[in-house]
Amino acid sequence: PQLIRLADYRPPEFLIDAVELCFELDPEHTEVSARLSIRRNPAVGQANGSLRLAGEGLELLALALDGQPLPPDAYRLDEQGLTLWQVPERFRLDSRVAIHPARNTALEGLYQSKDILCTQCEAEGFRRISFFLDRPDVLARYRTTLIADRKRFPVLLANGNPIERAELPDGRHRVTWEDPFPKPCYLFALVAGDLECVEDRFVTASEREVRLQIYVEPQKGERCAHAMQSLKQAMRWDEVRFGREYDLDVFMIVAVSHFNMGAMENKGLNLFNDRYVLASPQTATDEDFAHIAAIVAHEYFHNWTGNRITCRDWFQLSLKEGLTVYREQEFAAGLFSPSVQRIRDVRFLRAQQFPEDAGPLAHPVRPDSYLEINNFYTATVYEKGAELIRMQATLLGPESFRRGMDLYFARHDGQAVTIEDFVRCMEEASGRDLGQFRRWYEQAGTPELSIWGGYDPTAQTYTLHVRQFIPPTPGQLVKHPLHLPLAIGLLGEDGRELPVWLAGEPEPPAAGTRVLEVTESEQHFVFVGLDARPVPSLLRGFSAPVKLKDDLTESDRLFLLAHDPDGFGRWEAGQGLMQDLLLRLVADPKASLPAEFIEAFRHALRAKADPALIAEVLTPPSEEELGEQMAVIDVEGIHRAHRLFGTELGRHLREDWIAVYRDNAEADPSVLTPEAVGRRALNNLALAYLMRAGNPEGLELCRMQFGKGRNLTDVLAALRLLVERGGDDAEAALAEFYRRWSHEPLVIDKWFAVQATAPHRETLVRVVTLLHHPAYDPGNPNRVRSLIGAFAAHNPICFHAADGAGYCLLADQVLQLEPLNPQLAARLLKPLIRWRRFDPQRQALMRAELVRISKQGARSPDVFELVSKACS
Ligand code: BAL
Ligand code: ZN
Repeated sequence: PQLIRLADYRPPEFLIDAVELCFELDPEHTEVSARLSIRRNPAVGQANGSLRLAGEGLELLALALDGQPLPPDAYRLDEQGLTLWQVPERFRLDSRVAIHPARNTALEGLYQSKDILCTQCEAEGFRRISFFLDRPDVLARYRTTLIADRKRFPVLLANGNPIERAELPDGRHRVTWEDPFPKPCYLFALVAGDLECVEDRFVTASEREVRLQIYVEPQKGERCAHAMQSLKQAMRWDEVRFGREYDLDVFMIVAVSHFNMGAMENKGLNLFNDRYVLASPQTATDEDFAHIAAIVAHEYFHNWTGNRITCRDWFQLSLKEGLTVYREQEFAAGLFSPSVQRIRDVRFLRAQQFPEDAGPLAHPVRPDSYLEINNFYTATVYEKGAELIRMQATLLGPESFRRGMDLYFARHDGQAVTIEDFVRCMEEASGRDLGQFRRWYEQAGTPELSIWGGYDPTAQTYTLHVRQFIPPTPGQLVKHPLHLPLAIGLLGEDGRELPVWLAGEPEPPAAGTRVLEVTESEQHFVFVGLDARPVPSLLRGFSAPVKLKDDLTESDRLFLLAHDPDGFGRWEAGQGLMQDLLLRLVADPKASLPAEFIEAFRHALRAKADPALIAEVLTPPSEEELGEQMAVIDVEGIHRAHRLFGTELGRHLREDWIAVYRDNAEADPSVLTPEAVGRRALNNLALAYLMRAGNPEGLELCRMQFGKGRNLTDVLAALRLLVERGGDDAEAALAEFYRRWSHEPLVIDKWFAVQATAPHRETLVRVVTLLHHPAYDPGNPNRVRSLIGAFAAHNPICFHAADGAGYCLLADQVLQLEPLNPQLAARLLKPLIRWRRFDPQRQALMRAELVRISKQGARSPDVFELVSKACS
C-alpha cells in the first residue's frame, strides 16, 4: 500500500459541480448510473489533461463523455480506478457500473444488512459505488434516483428532500431525492428496505417545521422514543448553545444491524448501528441509554461541524471529530451531572487514548501520514481532539470561544477547511496568540506534568513548581513545550476555597478556581496572602489531557476526597488513593487497607450527594489503568490486587453496602431520570462489593435481582456477578437469560460479552465454544465485538494467559475476519499491538502472533499498517 502524506496535499485538478445518480437496486446485482458535471479547477494550473477517478470493485458497463461513448483506448481501468487520458475543460461524464451488495462483507460502499440495502461511504466507500473524485474537498450537489422492487423495498431514502415518486409497471417503484447543499461524497447515503417509520416534528428557532423520522426494522418502532427525544434535545441545544439551526425539511435516522462504526452523519440521513437507536428498559442498560443520547446528538451536531463545514483532507479528521465529540460531551454534561460526565470522559481518555499515545500507534491529533485512513478513527483524533477544543475554550473563556465558533461558522460555511482555519478563527475572535498551542495538534504523546508545592510561613506564600515533559513517540523524538491551561483551587484547613492570588497582583480575586497558563518546560507560580499551607486542588475538571504527578500526601488526598467542592476533584482524589493502594497491593499482597482509608470511603458512601457521583468515587481505576502506571504490566499481580481490594472494601463496609442496597432497591425499574439511573449504579456497585466479599446475603440479593428481570441494567449487573462467581448459579442464569432473550440480538450480544469477560481459567475454552454457537455470526460486527472484542480488550487476565492461548485465539480470528471485513479485523487486533509493555515471555508470544498475522494475512492496508507499525 501507498503512504499518503499531509505534505503532499494538492488541491483537486478537477471539480464536480453536480451529480445525478440512478440506482437500480437489487442485492445480487445493482446498476449505478452516474452523470457528473466536471470542470477543471481554475485555482490549479494546467496539468497533463488526464483525469483520474477512484473506483474499486466496479464492473464498468458503459462510459460516455458529453454523450459520446468512449472507445477503450480513451481510458485505462485498473484495480483502484479509471484514468481518462484527455478531457476538455468542462464536460459531462456518464458512467454505468454493476455492483453486488449481497457479496459486500466489508460493509463499505453499498451493502446488505438483513433485508435492507444501505451505504457507508466515510472515509472512502463511495469509490465502491461509482467512479468519482473520492476526496472530501470535492463538493457537489446530488440528485439521486432509487429504483427497486416495491414489495421488498417499500422505503427508498437518500440525502435531502424527496422530489418525485412513481410506480413502475414492472412492480418496481422510483423515488428521486435532491440535496440542495453541496457535499463531499463521503456524506452520500441511500437506504432501501421494508422499514417502520416513527415520526415526530421539531420547530426551529426561526419557526421552520422539520419532520423527524426514525426508520427501524418492523415491530421495533416502540423502542425509538429515547432516540427521538434525544434528537429533539440535541436540536434545541445546538440552537441555544451555538446558534445552529437545522437546514433541511426532513431529518432521518435509519437503524441497521450490520455497521462497522457507531453511526454515520450522512447529510439529512444518518445511518446508525441499531444498538445506538433501539432501547427500552427491558432491552437496554442505563449505559446504553446514555450512549444513544450522546451518539444521536453527535451525529446531529455533525450537520454543522462536519457537513456544512467539512474537512479539506483526511488529515484534518479531528477538525470535525474532535470538535463534534467536544460538543457531544458538553451536551451530555447537561443531561445528567457535569461532574459525572467529565469523570466518564476522563476514564475513557485514560483507558483508551493514553495507552494509544504511549504505544507504536501513537500519532498526532493531526496525523502526518497514513496507509489506511480507516485506521485513524482513533481515540487520539476523537477524544484527545475534543480535549484540544476544550482547552481552547478554557483558555479563551466562554464568550471569546463562542465568538470564535460564530466566526468559524460564518467564514467557512460551505467549505472544506483545515484545523489551521479553525484555530485562526479562535485567534481572531479572541485576540489571543495560539501559536504555541498549535503544537498540540502536531506532537503525539501524553505530556507528563510534575507539580510540587512549597509553603513559606514567613512570607505567607505558597509556590507551585510545574515541569512538563512530553515523551518521545515513533518518528518524533524531540518535543517542544506545550501551552496548557492548568485550573487549580486552594483549600484552607476547614475546606473553604481560598482566593488564588498571584504575587504582583494588587487585589485578591474571588475565592475559587483559577486557570493558570503553563507555557515553559519549567515554571513556577507564587500565591500570596496565605496564613497557613493550603491544600491545592490541581488540574480541576482535568483542564488538560496530561498525566499529573504531584507531591500530595495521602492525608492531602483524604482531605480533598472529603472537602473538595469540585465533584470531579473529590473523585480524582479518591482515584489517587485507590491507585496508590492498589499498586502497593500489587507489590505486596499482604499490604492492608489503612483504617483512615476505609473510614474516608465510608464517609464518601454515606455523603448526601448525587448517587451516580458516589458510585464513581467508589469505583477503583480499572486493571488496564493500573497497568498503565507500571513499567512492566504485571497482569496477574494487578488482577489479584483488584480482587483483594474489592473483597476487603466489601468486607469492611459490609453494613453500609447492605444499607445502600436496601435504600435504593425500590427504585422504579422503568424510570430513567438521572436520580433513578444514579441509584441503580450505586446499588449495583454495592451488590458487586458484597458479592466480591463472598457475602451470603449479597448472593441472595443477586439471585433475587436477576430473577426480578424488569430492568436490563439490574438483570445484567446480577448476571455478570453470578457469572464472575461461577458454579451452578451462573450456568442456570446464563441459560435462563438466553432463553428469555434469544429473539433480541442486541441483548444476546451482552450474553456473549458477559461470558467473554468472565475472569475464569475456562473462559478461553468457553469463547472457542461460543464461536460455534448458532447465534454467533462473524458477519455481524456487533456480535464479533461482543465475543472476540470483549475477550481481547476487556478480560486482561484471560487474554494475557501465560501460555499465549488468548493471543493465538485473537490472531486466528483476525486472520479469518480480515478477508471478510478488514476494518473490523484491524480494530480487533489492537490489544496485541502493545506487546512491549509486558514481560519478556508475553512479549515473545504476542510478537509471534503478530508475525504470524503478517505472514499469513495482512493483505489489507488496514491490518498491514497496524501489524507493520507494531513490529517495527
Ligand atoms: N464520521 C464517522 C462517525 C462519526 O464520528 O460520527
Ligand atoms: Zn463523528
